[in-house]
Amino acid sequence: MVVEQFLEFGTAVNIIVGSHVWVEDPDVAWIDGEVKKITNGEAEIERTDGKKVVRKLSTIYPKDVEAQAAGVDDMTKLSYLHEPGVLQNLKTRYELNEIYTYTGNILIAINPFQKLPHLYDSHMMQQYKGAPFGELSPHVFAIADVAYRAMVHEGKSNSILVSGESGAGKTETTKMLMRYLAFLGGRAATEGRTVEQQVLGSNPVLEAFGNAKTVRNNNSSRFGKFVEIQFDKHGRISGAAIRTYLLERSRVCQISDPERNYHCFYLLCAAPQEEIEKYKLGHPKSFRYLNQSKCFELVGVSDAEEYLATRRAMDVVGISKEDQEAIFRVVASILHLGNIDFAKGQEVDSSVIKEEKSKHHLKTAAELLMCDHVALEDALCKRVMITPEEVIKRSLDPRSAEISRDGLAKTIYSRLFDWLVDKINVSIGQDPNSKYLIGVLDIYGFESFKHNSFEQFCINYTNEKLQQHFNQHVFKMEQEEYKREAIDWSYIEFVDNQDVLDLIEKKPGGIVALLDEACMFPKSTHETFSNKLYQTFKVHKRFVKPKLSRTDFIISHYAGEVQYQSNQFLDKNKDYIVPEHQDLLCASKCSFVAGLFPSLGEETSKSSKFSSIGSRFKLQLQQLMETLNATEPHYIRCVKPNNLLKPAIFENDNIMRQLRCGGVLEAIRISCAGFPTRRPFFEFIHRFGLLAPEVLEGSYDEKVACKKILEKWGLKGFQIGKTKVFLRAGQMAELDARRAEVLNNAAKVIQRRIRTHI
Ligand code: AOV
Ligand code: MG
Repeated sequence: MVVEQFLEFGTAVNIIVGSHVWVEDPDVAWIDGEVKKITNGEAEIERTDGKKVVRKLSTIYPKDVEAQAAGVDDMTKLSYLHEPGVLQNLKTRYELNEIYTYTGNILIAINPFQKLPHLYDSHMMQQYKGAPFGELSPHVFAIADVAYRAMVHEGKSNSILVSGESGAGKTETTKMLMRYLAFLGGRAATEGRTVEQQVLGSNPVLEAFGNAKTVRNNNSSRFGKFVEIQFDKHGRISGAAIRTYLLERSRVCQISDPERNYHCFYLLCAAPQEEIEKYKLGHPKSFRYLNQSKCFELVGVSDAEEYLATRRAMDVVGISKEDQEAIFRVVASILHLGNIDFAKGQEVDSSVIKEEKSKHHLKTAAELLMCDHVALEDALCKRVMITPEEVIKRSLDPRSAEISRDGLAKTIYSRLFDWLVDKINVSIGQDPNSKYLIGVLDIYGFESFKHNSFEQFCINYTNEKLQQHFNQHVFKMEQEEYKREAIDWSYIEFVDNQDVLDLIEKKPGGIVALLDEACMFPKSTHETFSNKLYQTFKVHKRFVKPKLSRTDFIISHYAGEVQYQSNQFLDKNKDYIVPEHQDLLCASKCSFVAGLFPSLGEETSKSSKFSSIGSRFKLQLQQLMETLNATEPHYIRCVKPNNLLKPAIFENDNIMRQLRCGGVLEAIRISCAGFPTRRPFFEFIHRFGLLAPEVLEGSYDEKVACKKILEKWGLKGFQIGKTKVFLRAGQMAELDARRAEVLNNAAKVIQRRIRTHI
């Protein structure tokens, strides 16, 4: 697949005996070697590990033997722009702790998995301030600086889009960006809380409630985030807005070993004794929502300290002490809710609270939520049925009561999270007179697991959207460079993923719309939903019905195929609060709790009209894209070098896959479709002048000389710009091969002369 993708780059030409090349290897992705023999389009290669292999010429790539030992800080400076070259460059740099590399304007950041404090200290910030882009080593600060300068000078909003898979370093990168922007746009320290302190303070609060340990990352964000930092006309931070996307609700009730639930639960269990007593808490292992996994602690993290730090951050963002008390009271109530067990009741299909212990937790939960414990029990175990004749209370069996309990816990938690986000926004304040803004996006990367459900579907949908934005932008940037150099670029094309987006979001008839339709039709099941998909997209290029399943479906995403299990799609798409739960909490004596469940009025609260999470998400994405489209974007691609989360391990295959999924290779491909290699005239002459020494006799015009050199060797399709030579993919290698021949012949001539002299 790798090879196919890059065949069109046409780099496999010009390989001769003696060429140094890259060959594909199943273990390390690419390995280098030397061509020993070429017959019938096949090359015999001796790899540097001593192994001899025979490969089709079209599958091997020339290696730049003149590559600098320390690598290059920008991929576009590579003489040969292809997969192995890109990988080798990143590896070389990573070994030197150079974790950042540019690909043109895109920053690639490889997670160091170790603290590099000097890299982010205030001295460093000072250095990057106002430094021309590209002058200093690649850095997140440089990207933030460019965005800030562009905003101030051009009066245009900018955005920085950070992407990458789980654990790649998006959130850490985002925090660095925000710190640097606060440094640039902050006011001199004054008394009280400044906007930038509040903006920075929002991070620990949101992380405590929205992050959790997963197998991929000990501090994984379980929500997407777009932070809009507003600036006044002097370029000073004047306000901010935080938008969040799709918090993972299921984690509140269900975790698998060795993951953890949201941090805040453990922090609270490690709170000072007084609070433990007040909330009747204990060790996390005594709560069902936490003890489904054996992991309670994080290496190197003290939950007790984090609890206090979270409290301090809550102070900074302006959450009052009373509200803080209510927040943690609600968190504690969720733990107690989870410990309520049900047993079969006396009537058929009914349930009761199991035993004394459960009753204690029920009472505690009710106390903490400040609602009546009998009403809570009823809300968990019974449903009100309204028939034309009468209103009856129907009992739920124990299994249904458990589902009811977990549903309540999830709803409370997600409302709490939304409240926090709203509160932080109100507290920081929006600047109505803001001139422009810098948006920072920290959003979940493309996901493809063994089991993929509705969450993965939404996440991958997001990534398709962002990928399209990225492609269009990269393409535009390329065109601008060509325009600047006044060269012809009319024939460059790039692959658009609009067809995948249509498949998902087209109205009517896209997957989201069909899912809503299924959710509204009472008799639908995931089988009928899947069948509808199979019928509708029978011939769609991006949609596949897997042979061995009757309900799964496959979407052929830009980053690869993903097989989705449809069985929970309908449930997960419904944002539905049980009216009994709503009534219970709306009537809480605690104004904070009641405020999380504002009364919806008789009509809507009793009707079972569902609200679609998929459609709402689609709308949110649309708004996000509109915001982004009104800004000048900058991209940071975070890469996770290994799955062990350890420093200094660089897994070739793993990294290659991420570069591909993150669109970095696509960006390179777009660039290869045009003129991937650019060299200033003088540099070009310096390297290839010996191919046409006659051109350089006497005084000469650099531009003309470059053209003559290229024409002499019969190259076609290249272009001469105003200051640079633009070469098609593979042409650099061809020139290098000629250069090697010329040098070789010259050496032979010298040897012959020496011999004849002797
Ligand atoms: P993510 O945001 O991309 O994952 P994080 O930003 O949480 O990933 O990074 C994961 C971990 O990698 C952090 O907790 C740090 O230990 C380490 N790390 C990342 N970047 C750096 C850096 N620049 N310097 C030092 N250590 C770093 V997820 O939120 O899971 O998709 O949903
Ligand atoms: Mg994160």
